[in-house]
Amino acid sequence: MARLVVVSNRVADPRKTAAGGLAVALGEVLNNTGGLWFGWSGKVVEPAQGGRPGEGQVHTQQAGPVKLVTVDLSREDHDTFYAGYANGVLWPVFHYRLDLADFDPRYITGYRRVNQMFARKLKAFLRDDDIVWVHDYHLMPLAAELRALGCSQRIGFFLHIPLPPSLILAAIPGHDWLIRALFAFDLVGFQSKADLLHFARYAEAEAHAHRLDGGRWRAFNRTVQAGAFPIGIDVEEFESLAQAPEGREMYERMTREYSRRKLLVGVDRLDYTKGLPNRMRAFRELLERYPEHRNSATLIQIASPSREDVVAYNDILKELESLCGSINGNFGELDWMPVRYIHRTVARQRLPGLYRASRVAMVTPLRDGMNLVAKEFLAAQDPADPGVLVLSRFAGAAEQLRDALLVNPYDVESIANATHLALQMPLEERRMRHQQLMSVLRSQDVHWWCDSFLDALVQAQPEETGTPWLRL
Ligand code: ADQ
Repeated sequence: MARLVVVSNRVADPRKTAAGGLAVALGEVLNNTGGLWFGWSGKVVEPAQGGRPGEGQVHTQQAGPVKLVTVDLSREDHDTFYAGYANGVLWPVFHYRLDLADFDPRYITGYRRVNQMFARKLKAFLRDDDIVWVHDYHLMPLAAELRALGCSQRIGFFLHIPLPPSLILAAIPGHDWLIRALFAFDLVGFQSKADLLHFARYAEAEAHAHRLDGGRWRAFNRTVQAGAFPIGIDVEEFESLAQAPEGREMYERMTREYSRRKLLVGVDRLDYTKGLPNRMRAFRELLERYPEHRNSATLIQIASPSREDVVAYNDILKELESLCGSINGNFGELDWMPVRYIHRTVARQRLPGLYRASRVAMVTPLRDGMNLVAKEFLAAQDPADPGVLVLSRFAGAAEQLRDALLVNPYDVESIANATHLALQMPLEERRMRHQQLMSVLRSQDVHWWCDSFLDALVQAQPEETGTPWLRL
């Protein structure tokens, strides 16, 4: 097989298991082909240290057979490309939050400048027969910039977050430029069929693309193939983490500590898309409506710090703290705290033990590309006595996990009712649902995801040679 080149905003050393399932899975494919992983180093260079927009020092490092190549960002590029356009425009709008978007025109200039710089720096490392796999919303114009420099390699793109419907997408100044850039890829992958449908509708109605057979669209002098490739987890790795010493120790501690209670769990990055305030309101509603859960149901909510330099993230932090405080104040007893809210990252090795000790997981994002926490919770359960997943119908995972208790995350009462059902669910029904859900997780795990995307990329019909890419 040709060499694989992975490009993503952040790069992880695939030898470190702390990197998590996705990094490990990509690392595995890279290891097999002796590949290259390219992205931002995480370092921001201030003007006083010589940081100039569109310029960044390149670092290379060998991690076993994988070459890691990273680039520094100047302060200006970080603030416009990363904090500004990627996380201040694309992240909110793609999660349907137009109200939180800041369309400052400097941001798109920075976004474009950094993608051009990445293309220039990456080109120096590329071989003619490389297969290039670009990840996520930070790098949507990367293939277009590479094509403009004369690169004709196979290039695929996977969007980890949702793609919104045309009318929302069209609110972004320059949306046509952004979607046009996707036509420079040979294959574009989405998390769900809903996202793919949004792409198809936009391409046909706004970009006047022609639909060809085999999931292909033609516009801007290019043909792109598009498909849904729902990302999975490494089920075996997660099952074995649950059995490893740290996982077991956590499980035993939690079951001992909460032997007289029923544990509910939520694990998220602290992000406004994850529906945390409504989850808390639903938990409060549960205690109000169903008093039998008082002095028993305990929600452990882990919300790891995330993008703290973005204002909207501070607002959500304050709202969450105040909701948790009022629930504990109103319902708590001397020997029972209804909510334990932890604003920290919990080590990956300990999460499976926490999941296994929990009767219910509350995964209620307002919108989510996939949501891997839902899948990890299921994989960590004891099949003989499994917990129940309460899942937002607006998480990409809901398309696959039909046997979870699906809820509308905006409807606090319906989440409370579903959580009550979950806490009461008889063993037989829990087992049956868990078995069905696990068969989906096993058949579409992270290895299936990698293989099916890369097979489709290799097989995507190549663009006729000599077709020029019309510069953006
Ligand atoms: P995220 O928005 O980060 O990812 P998610 O899929 O839920 O969301 O989590 C990714 C990983 O982070 C999981 O392995 C999870 O265990 C871990 N994680 C999350 N919160 C944590 C916490 N508090 N402590 C420790 N670990 C935590 C984006 C998209 C998702 C999509 C993924 C993968 O937003 O929709 O599922 O990429 O494509």
